[in-house]
Amino acid sequence: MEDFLASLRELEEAGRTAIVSATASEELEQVRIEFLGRKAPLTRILRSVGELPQDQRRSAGAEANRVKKRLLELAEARAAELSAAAAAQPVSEIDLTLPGRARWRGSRHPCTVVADEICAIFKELGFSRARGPEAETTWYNFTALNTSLDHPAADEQDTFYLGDDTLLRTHTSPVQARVMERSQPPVRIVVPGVVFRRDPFDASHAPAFEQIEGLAVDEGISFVDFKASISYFVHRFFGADAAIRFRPSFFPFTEPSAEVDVSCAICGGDGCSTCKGTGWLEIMGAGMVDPAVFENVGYDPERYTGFAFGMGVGRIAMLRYQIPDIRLLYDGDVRFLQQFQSA
Ligand code: 2NL
Repeated sequence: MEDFLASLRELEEAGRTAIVSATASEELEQVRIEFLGRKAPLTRILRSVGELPQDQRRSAGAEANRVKKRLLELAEARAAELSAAAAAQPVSEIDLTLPGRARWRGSRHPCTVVADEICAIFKELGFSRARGPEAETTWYNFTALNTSLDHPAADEQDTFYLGDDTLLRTHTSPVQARVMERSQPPVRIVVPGVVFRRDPFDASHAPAFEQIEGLAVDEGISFVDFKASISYFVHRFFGADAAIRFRPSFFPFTEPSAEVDVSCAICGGDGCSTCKGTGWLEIMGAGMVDPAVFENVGYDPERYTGFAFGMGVGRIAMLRYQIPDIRLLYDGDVRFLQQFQSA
């Protein structure tokens, strides 16, 4: 009996040490088999209780079961510790619990949004879209539009020449000249497109920018049609509350000519930094087509009259979205452009 109890206690201590020092679940499982499995010494001892003298069996059995129960509890507790530690460790370098990356979504550029909207408003008045080449001849870009080649706008300082007689267009007007040359009135077109000028790239100028010009030609088109059409556009685009002002101006291709202003929506016309204290924002140049232009494209200036206008799409986008610097429109910075995803 003394021997029996001594070997039990030895097994208890050896088992306890092995269990608490196991550092992984697999190792603990081996320890469990070694001390508590079918072939473990403790199992053999439990089976041999029956061979002891009758009066010792009861206390020997109780002691052996106590040791078995204690080792089982220790193993269970250690198993829980080890799996908790394993769960706290990342399984691999890839963290599968991270949220996914949102799919990259593109959207129209604010200039495209504004250009499409302007064209759509003029479509309501019967204007269709026209396009033409970005590389032009001096005839279509200047001469046909009643602008002599010694005009400041034609100067090398202001224009990108590709050769003696070819250049990057400085406005989209040459497209209107080409349309008039190949078709007869009535003409009602809007012409969106990129134009090029030797301007410094600063807060209010870009050397390449998008423009929209428009032209209406027919018999009997008057200054009233001109003002009414431009007013219709301004009220559709800027809202019914917008006030509108025509200021006398000069362009070689229109006579009379006007600069069109809209009341400043930011201060309501009281004057602020956006409108430089005037209460007005300039949005386009326009006028009645000069008869000399009709002459140059083969229209009878005695029979036909018309009006034309031109505006910078970027400038209009800046007014609509309160963009302080035109370069933001051309930087391609996604942090800026993303703000127009819903536009
Ligand atoms: C501006 C001013 C303007 C036109 C463009 C035009 C075209 C033909 C005949 C007559 Cl074919 N006029 N275009 C007329 C007046 C002004 O643009 O400030 N653009 C940004």
